[in-house]
Amino acid sequence: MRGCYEIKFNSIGNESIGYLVALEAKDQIPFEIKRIYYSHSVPNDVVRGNHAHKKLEQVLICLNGNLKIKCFNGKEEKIYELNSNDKGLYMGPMTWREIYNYTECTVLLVIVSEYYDENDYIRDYDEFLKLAKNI
Ligand code: T46
Repeated sequence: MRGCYEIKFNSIGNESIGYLVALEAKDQIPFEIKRIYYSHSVPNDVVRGNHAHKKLEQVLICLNGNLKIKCFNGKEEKIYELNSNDKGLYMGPMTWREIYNYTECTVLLVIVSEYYDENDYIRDYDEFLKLAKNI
């Protein structure tokens, strides 16, 4: 769907020595990286996200466990499952997201194009729908 796509990473190594995944800005990560954060220990019945961003782009990688992400760009909706640490989900601006189905061991790493700025958030769904109409 417009604004979201999966990225497959190259795992270097093999079963006997283990694996390494290397990510570089402007290569596997399609922007300059300004911030990294991760979430963990999210109870299974919690839905995080419930917002969109005006400008920031990010790549989400589930390092351990799994989760689901429902993305909506104002027109199309798609549910992605992140269950492997050699896969990322690119999410562009103006994507409403709901993140859920965390397992006990889920660790979600997020690589971001902007520094943290609460003014970049759209937390009101009706406001998101109005703004998304004009894209
Ligand atoms: C997304 C999902 C996967 C900071 O102080 N710095 C930060 O870099 C971030 C991301 C958050 N915060 C503070 C702001 C809030 O007081 O941490 C609290 C929770 O943040 P937020 O509501 O952004 O958390 P999530 O897990 O609902 O959403 C975040 C991202 O915002 C979102 O874009 O895709 O993680």
